[in-house]
Amino acid sequence: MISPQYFFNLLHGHGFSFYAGVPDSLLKDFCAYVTDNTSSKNNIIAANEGNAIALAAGYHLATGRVGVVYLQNSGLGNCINPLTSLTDKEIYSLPLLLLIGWRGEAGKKDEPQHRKMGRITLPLLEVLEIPYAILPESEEEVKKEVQKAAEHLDNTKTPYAFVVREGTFDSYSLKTKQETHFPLIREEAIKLVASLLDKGDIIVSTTGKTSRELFEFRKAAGHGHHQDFLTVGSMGHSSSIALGIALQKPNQRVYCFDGDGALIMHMGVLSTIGKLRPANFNHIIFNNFAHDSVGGQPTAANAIDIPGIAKANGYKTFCSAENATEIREELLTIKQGKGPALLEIRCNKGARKDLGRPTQSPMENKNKFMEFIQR
Ligand SMILES: Cc1ncc(C[n+]2csc(CCOP(=O)(O)OP(=O)(O)O)c2C)c(N)n1
Repeated sequence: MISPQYFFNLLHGHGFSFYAGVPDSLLKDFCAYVTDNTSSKNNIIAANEGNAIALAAGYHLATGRVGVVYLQNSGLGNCINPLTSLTDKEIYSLPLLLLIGWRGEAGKKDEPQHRKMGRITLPLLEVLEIPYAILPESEEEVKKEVQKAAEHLDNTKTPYAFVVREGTFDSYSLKTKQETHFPLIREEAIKLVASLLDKGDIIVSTTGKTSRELFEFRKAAGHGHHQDFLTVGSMGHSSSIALGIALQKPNQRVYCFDGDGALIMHMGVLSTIGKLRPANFNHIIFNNFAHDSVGGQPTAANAIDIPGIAKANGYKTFCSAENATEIREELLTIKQGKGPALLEIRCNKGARKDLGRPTQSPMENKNKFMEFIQR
């Protein structure tokens, strides 16, 4: 294993002092070290991975230096456009160092949404013509690889990638913690909202622990899972899925259970929702101000006004709640009024250690869900 401090100092020694990215559970220890040892201007948690590539491009244009972009391999899809049309050697030729967490590596047990991207991560880098190395686990070897990467970046002025296997970094716990003090955590809020909805209502839930907690709630309540589409991957796209359903099923209420990180990742959809104004579309944001599912790194949620953004985009109802009484009241208002509606529930990060994962496959989930909504 590599110590986060060793790798950080090694990169620093080669002049890397700017970071941008979207957090990943495999990189969380290294990113925590970066957070504790880098100013917030030089470690930017971006809305999505494509933004992070462009931020590093801007950093290079301004300074001539090379930035590091960290991401989970699932975020490679968000990067393909700027990697092919901005940083590529045939366009502007802008160097950056990618640090990619390798979920779904062949032979390792992982969730269904990671399998395909795990299998195609290295071929994808090859197609993109981005040279890479799998980050070695011995510090001596890492030193050689970083030297090689630095030479490539210096000589060719094009991107280079390190692919990071599970367990590569030693653990490191973040010192600069951001705590909130709301009455509820996400799971308590999810249980409350789900228990207040009706049998005919549809839920589309976002990736990460939100879908896992909703699944566990249904199991414990004996409800069955047919009402819920659990978006296990595709971070930031649950609201678009919910919108697609709401437009076709105007007589059924559709609820999107979203996270603040996911909302921010593809916030552009709010303008589409506001423009189309489906009266049956309801957006519930479980705002714990963090990427809780991958380590609790902060999102930009504490700098923005989520109900205000909904209002500006044309939602008809927009409100915020923090405790059970407020959640009940606001949900009643939403049910009695016309959408699109957005309810922000401010809650603390954190989850149960024994939180399970859906025991239904994505395909089973889809089939039962389609049967339910087309009934
Ligand atoms: C495109 C993409 N980038 C990154 C990830 C890794 N990832 C999974 S869940 C998650 C955090 C989600 O944060 P938020 O929506 O705020 O929900 P929370 O986990 O805090 O409830 C991240 C970054 C991913 N699945 N897909």
